[in-house]
Amino acid sequence: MAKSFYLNAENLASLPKDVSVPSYDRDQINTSILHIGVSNFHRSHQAYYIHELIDKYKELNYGICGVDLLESDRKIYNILKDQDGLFTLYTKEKNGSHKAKIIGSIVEYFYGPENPLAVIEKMAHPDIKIISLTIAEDGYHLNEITGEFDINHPAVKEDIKNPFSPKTVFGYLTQSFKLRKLRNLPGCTILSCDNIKSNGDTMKQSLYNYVSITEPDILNWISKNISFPNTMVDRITPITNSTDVHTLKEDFHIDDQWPVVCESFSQWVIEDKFIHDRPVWDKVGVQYTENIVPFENLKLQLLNASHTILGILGTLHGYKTVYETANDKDFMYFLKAFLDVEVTPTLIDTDQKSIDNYKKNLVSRFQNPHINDQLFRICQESSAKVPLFILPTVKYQLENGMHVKNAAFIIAAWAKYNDGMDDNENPYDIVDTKSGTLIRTAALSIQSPMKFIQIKSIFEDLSEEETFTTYYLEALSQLRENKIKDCIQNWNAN
Ligand code: CS2
Repeated sequence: MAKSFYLNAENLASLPKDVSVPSYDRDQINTSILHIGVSNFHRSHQAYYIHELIDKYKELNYGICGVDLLESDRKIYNILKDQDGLFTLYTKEKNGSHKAKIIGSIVEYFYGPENPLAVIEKMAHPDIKIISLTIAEDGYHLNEITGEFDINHPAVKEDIKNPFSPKTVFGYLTQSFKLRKLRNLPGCTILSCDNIKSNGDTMKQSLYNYVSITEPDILNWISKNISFPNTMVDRITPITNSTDVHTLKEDFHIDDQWPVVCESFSQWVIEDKFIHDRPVWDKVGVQYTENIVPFENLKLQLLNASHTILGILGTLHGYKTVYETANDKDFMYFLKAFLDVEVTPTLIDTDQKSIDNYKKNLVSRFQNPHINDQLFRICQESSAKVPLFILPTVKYQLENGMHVKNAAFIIAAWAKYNDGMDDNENPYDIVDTKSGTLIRTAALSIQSPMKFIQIKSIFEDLSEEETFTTYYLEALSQLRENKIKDCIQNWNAN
């Protein structure tokens, strides 16, 4: 193998010509964004947009301070520290063209478990105008259906007991807002970048619930000084695997311990509700809007729902990637029927042409053979995803059209999925905060099929909807007796 260069600031100039490197002096950058949760997705999406802005327009006031709060984030924290905050964005197009771009927008980095007070101080710093978040769907502790914040979550309970060494984002933000108020400093914008409907409003509600229990005296200050725009974020970003690390070394001579692989497509839509001046991110393709609803509905109910479906059905069959599942005509026939008959009528704010284009583009993105997006990744935390991506369609249909046939099949397949064994008798892990309940209830549903949809914290009163349960029971009984592939073919035919 030809010589490769360890990725850090010093080696940037030595990288081969076909690697795009920052054209700006990173030492000149001022940090005004603090981002919590330096995930692969943050790196392929927000960090990328900011990099483009600094790179192309020399807008030096948008540097990012990355912050990780979880014990499980130690690895990425150490790697990025080692690499001076630099990482490779490894973009893979459908036609086989691969590009490597070194992203330089993360110029500072803090790790909560190591020094929580330093993180709180940084969050309270007046230069920080935006605190953005990718804390995943289950990080909000808000039940989408009941609208209740889970104040009994163990991490939340700990934060209430130990406010100066918090674990959750709510504990950290509360302390930093207290400092801003005490020091008479201006507020900031909280920018949620997670895949949940009305992510800004959800964040606001969770935070208000937390603050009203822990520090009610700052609620009024927060209401005047903090804003919570809703956003829609999109870029398919699989888990990086060792092959990616290896091919990056071979093809581009970059020795990056944790590059980020992604598709070339990317979209970011933000509600125009900033506390300070609106960032000039529109120069690099960010769309500002007064009404986020149509954008988020398209994204969550079409793309994320499709992912969840392919994840559950594909895993049961023994597939490992979205690509494999999206190239199976039986699975795609099923998915298409769900999207056309059940989801599309719910998208009342969008014209038919845009919906059709979105669906077409979606299938093409799923069928990119170079993005080995793992079904394992998609299926993680399904108990948070199903209520966000699938159940809103069911709810709408039960109130309006009654087309719930394929949705009921999906939920029945999810019950079967929680047995933890595919059709080739290969076991797989169920990675989910609610895995205990899911696995137990799935097992009980072998004898009593209704048990699974009686999990109220996920399905609320769905088990009382006869139109739905009739299909669900039929699907589950077929799935218990037959392989998923046969069941889908049969379901598609009837
Ligand atoms: C996926 C998303 O985790 C999931 O369920 O659907 O991570 C998806 O890949 C992104 O939202 C794409 O923008």
